[in-house]
Amino acid sequence: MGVTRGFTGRRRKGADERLPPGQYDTGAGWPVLTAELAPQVDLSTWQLSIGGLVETPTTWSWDDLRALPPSSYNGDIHCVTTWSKFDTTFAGVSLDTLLEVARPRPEATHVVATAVTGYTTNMPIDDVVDGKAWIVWEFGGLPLATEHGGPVRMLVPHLYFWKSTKWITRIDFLDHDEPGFWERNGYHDRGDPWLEQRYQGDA
Ligand SMILES: Nc1nc2c(c(=O)[nH]1)N[C@H]1C(S)=C(S)[C@@H](COP(=O)(O)O)O[C@H]1N2
Ligand SMILES: [Mo]
Repeated sequence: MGVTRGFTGRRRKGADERLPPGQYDTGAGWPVLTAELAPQVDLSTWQLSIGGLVETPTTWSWDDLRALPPSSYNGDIHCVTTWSKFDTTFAGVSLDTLLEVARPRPEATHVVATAVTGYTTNMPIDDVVDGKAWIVWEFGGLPLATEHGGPVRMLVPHLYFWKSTKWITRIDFLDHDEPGFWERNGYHDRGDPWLEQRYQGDA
């Protein structure tokens, strides 16, 4: 998390230390990476559901989500195609807030996040709890643009950005791992940028 520590006298990390191996700083730009056609999502009918191995399968409307305590992410994002973007600000709700309601069952080990388009990505539960994942609808204080997954996307910034599903609509809890779209097409199962887990077979 991008906590400002200037007043403690600690030096701000230099660009080199903030870049995971093999990444470059994309600067002010923000590349768009979309495998499918960007959908038009109507917020009056859009819903987010959490299901599968949870105690209370739950569906939230857009109004439901905005009534929850807000949470934001301030920090860097890293795409497997080697760009990183520093100091992003996303706002929405922490996934933890939703999981307090849905309550994953003890046998659940993995999640699959699904977009309205059918795009999917998988993650171990540990990667989406304890302040590591968000459902977001603002970037830099403005509504999230359609091409970047607006109105609502998932954000899991400590993993490569393909784990951050644009146009999110469901998250399912499973008792096994189930590769998503890019994972079936050769990308690494977990995708930790600091371990450079780009492709199947990487560490
Ligand atoms: N629904 C959906 N989500 C997606 C993708 C996609 O193709 N479809 N691409 C992923 C990849 S590979 C990346 S790097 C990021 C890109 O997000 P951006 O276009 O906002 O930069 O979204 C991820 N989420
Ligand atoms: Mo990506």
